[in-house]
Amino acid sequence: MSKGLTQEQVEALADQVDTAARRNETIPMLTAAVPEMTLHDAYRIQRASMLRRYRRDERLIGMKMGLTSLAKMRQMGVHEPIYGHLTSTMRLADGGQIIHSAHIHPRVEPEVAFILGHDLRGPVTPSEAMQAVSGVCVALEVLDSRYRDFKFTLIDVVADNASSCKIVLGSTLLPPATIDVSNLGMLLERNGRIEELGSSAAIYEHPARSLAELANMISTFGEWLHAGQIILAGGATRAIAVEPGDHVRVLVEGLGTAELFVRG
Ligand code: OOG
Ligand code: MG
Repeated sequence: MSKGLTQEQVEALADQVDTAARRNETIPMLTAAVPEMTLHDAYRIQRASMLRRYRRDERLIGMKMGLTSLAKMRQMGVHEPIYGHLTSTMRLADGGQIIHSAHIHPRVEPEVAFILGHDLRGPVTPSEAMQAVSGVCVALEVLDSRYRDFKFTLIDVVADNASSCKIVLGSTLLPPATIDVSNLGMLLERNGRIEELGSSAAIYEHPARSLAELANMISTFGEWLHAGQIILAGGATRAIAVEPGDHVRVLVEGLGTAELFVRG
């Protein structure tokens, strides 16, 4: 059995993805140079790249699930759910902006977010996971892959922190007991036109199932989710590329909106 990459290899690959993310430069897929890399190695690289961010005073504010919907799996050609880490510099205000030229090829997608009121340690069921949730809100995620043409394998996208870039949360935070998140209508609009239309049911069949899966996945690293963290359950539709001048908005039935302006 392969023992996986050495810590030196993991650190060198983490430097590559971290530098690419800081400079907004594309890099070739890591698996092209290191074909023996496993999924576990990719999560080690992701964690090592996060340590570089924490040393620059970014704080961990939550986590995200990705590729939890069929629409996203089909769009990206990757068919397993993945997770990534969210930090303080990724958070934008509702109605905030990004500068297009400060990113590589940004895309946006509609999401549902959970705010945790309690720690959540896997293994858990979806209904147990929901007991740790204190608030639910709409989210707009900005993705930006560090790989050329937004093309990657499962292992490469995990090493690149699941294409994480920015998040916008809607201003309405509802207690989970007051809203059933299983099948809420979701819209992604650009410049007032509907671009994508879906349902929260597309998110791993139920956003709570996605949350539970995240807790279960990180438990293999001996980790758990913490009270106060923001958890994105995954995009419900395809992600769309944005251009300078765009105004994008996500609407989730009963949860309100989250919006973003894209400047040149
Ligand atoms: C990977 C990240 C996927 C989601 O919600 O499905 C993701 C990507 O599509 O670049 O965030
Ligand atoms: Mg996402």
